[in-house]
Amino acid sequence: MTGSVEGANADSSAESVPRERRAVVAKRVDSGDADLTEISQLAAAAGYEVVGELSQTRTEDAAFMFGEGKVAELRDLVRRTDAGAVIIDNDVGPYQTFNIGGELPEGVEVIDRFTLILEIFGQRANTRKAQLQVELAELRYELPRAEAKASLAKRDERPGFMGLGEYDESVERDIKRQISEIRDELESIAEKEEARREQRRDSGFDLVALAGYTNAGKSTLMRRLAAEIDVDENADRHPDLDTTAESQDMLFTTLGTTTRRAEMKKRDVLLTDTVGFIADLPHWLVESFESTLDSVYRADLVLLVVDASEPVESMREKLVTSHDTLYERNEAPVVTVFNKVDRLAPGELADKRGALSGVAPDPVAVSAKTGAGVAELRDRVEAELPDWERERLVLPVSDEAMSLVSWIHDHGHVDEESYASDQVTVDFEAKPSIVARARSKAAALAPAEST
Ligand SMILES: Nc1nc2c(ncn2[C@@H]2O[C@H](COP(=O)(O)OP(=O)(O)OP(=O)(O)O)[C@@H](O)[C@H]2O)c(=O)[nH]1
Ligand SMILES: [Mg+2]
Repeated sequence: MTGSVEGANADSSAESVPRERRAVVAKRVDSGDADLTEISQLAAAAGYEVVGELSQTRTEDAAFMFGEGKVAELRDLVRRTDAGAVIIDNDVGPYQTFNIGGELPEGVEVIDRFTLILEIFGQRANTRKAQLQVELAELRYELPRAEAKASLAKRDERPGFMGLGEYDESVERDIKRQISEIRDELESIAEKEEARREQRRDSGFDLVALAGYTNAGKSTLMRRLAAEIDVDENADRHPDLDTTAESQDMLFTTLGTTTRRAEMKKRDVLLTDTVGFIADLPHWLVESFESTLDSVYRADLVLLVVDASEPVESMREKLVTSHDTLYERNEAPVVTVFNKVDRLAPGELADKRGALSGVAPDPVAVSAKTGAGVAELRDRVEAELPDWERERLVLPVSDEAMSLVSWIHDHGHVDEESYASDQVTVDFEAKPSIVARARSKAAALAPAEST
């Protein structure tokens, strides 16, 4: 299909939405049918009303991205729908943007996929870190454009080349300087976060991260798994704790990271919810958000959440995108979670498991909404976390020993605690590092023995 479709609500809401928020979405594909679903969802997430759609199947036109006839069609559609923006789901070059803009009515903005995503992130960025990441991505988007303009202006000695305004090398230098300043600041934030993760591990917590495509249901699942009780007062508190992870049927609801304590049988788990993945992002955009993804890359276990109510092919694409994002840097084991199973017809789950066994081996099926399968997921998390060690310590009965026993209760799982005249025996399981610390604490106590 290469024709254009006009939005159904072109007239109905003309008064309520200002022109600059009314958008036509467009996409070109080399072959097959263009799917405008995701770009429309992104447009909605950025606050646009999609008033028209247009797509074309053909090879890329160097000057206009689309064929010239299609650009004329685009102009007509923009006029008819009184749109103030054209959002193009392709990697549109600076000159193509300029050329398309030249064909459109005065003042109509041409926005590509990355600029749109940056716009969403900019609106959602409410922490220093998120703001810095957005700024970094914007600067990295601008840099090659500034370089191109500077070198063209120099070569042609035409500073106002193609009406792009005056550019000299100082603009480029300035962007590079800002990039390096922001990088430094982000790096120091990342170091503090790493130190906090280590502190949490030392306190006996296992760190589990929720990852997955945007809108898969990560935040909903996070709330489902989270304990009613807050993270204990002794654990270091930080603003990322306890804040509610929002869910909305919208792409990129979550931008910053949220950490909450999960309700498990044995292990003390801290769950972190973070930004969703999305397809077709250029590396500089992914890199700008790298430190947000550190909580995923440096976790002890990753739960990769997939919306199982989508068609198999879409699930496959999203799994592949998620794997690409994860496997470059990820160090932790990954458990795939098929979410939203409440929306599946009987038999559908088994079919999808079979069809996707290559990309999603042995997934856990849950509904974050109804809670179905969540108990199994908890068991699976405990089974997949790195093994605990068993230890048995025999301690003298003293105040110091009693405080060690309570420390062991806090940091591990005590299977048995028994008292005999002047001795207490604790049988417990904990992370290897915790067992090692318990041993050395025990050795520091008066006449103690370990078996
Ligand atoms: N039917 C159904 N809907 C669900 C389920 N889990 C989540 N949803 C819905 O899916 C939408 C997205 O859920 P979120 O939890 O915000 O998804 P997310 O992965 O955190 O999304 P972003 O933060 O935007 O990347 C919301 O409308 C949820 O109510 C589920 O198990 N079943
Ligand atoms: Mg979320």
